[in-house]
Amino acid sequence: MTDSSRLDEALAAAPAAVSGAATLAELDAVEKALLGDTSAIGEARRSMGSLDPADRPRVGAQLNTATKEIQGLLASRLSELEAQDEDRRLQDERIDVTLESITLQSGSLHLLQQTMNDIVDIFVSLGYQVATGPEAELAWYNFDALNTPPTHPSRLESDTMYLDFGDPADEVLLRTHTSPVQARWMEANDPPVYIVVPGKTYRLDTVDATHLPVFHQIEGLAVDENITFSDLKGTLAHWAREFFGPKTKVRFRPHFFPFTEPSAELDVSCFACDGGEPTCRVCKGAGWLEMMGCGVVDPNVLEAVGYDPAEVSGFAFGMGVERPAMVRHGINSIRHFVDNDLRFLRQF
Ligand code: 2NM
Repeated sequence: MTDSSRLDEALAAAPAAVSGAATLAELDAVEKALLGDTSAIGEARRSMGSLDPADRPRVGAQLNTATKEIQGLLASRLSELEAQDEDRRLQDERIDVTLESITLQSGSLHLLQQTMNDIVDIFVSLGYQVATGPEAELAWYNFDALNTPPTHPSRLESDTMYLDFGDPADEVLLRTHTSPVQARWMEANDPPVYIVVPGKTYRLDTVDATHLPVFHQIEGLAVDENITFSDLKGTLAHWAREFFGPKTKVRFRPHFFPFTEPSAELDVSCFACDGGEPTCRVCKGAGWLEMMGCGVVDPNVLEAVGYDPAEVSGFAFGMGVERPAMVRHGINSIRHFVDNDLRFLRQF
């Protein structure tokens, strides 16, 4: 049964109900109450089927008019509420663009890390790979594999920090150089080898202006067919000119290392005075700066890692990182690197 007075009533109440909805959720509820299945209109729609066919067009038209009218009311309230919502959000999320912003200070790499990167990059551009390894190391890789006999003074407790004593085979220590990484690399990889090994190294040194018990090294190793001392000279001279400038000269002084034969120390001409200033503050008038040790890898080392010295040969070198960083930047004490004083660190 269609009760047109119920419809009229619903229609009459609709404007107040719609404008009374204060939120989008309330408007949803009002829409359900006015047009939903249980509303007067909903019920009327459902009972259309049971009407006398002659009444249907008239009642149908009434229903459509009422529905359209209510839908119109809902739509205009909807856009009012949406506009209100928008206004409130604009208000709530307002930003005062005149407020001073918080500037986040960006950090930078430690000077020693920058120096290591600079040195390593020169070798990487020659095709070398970067290798790393453990800082707590077996005495075998730190000494024995590198042709360093059990009686060598560097193995004394006064020079090397031991973590675990035992037979030479299972002694554990803090590596005194990064060379054990080269030994491990050769053991695990066939030649050719072209690697550089940057990292922390440990020696029982008393702290002074030029010594720390923890310092950094970069070592390098090339093993291939027919590698000679000439390859070493050309490679390291190239490194020196890239690092200190194209006018840099190099000289090699004979030296001794257990793992290389022949061995040498490499000096570079002073980048500050070019070797010509008796009062130079960088080289103290010497004209040269000691940079690294180097040499042709001893056949005993190649054999210890399973290479055949009759088939391949190699050269190796090792340098500290702290000293080149200090001479390059005029730093007078190695302690600045570990004091964590931002006034120092921020300069680089
Ligand atoms: C140096 C000086 C000379 C060196 C030797 C090796 C290896 F693994 F091939 F035996 N690595 N590093 C070496 C040679 C290191 O440092 C002053």
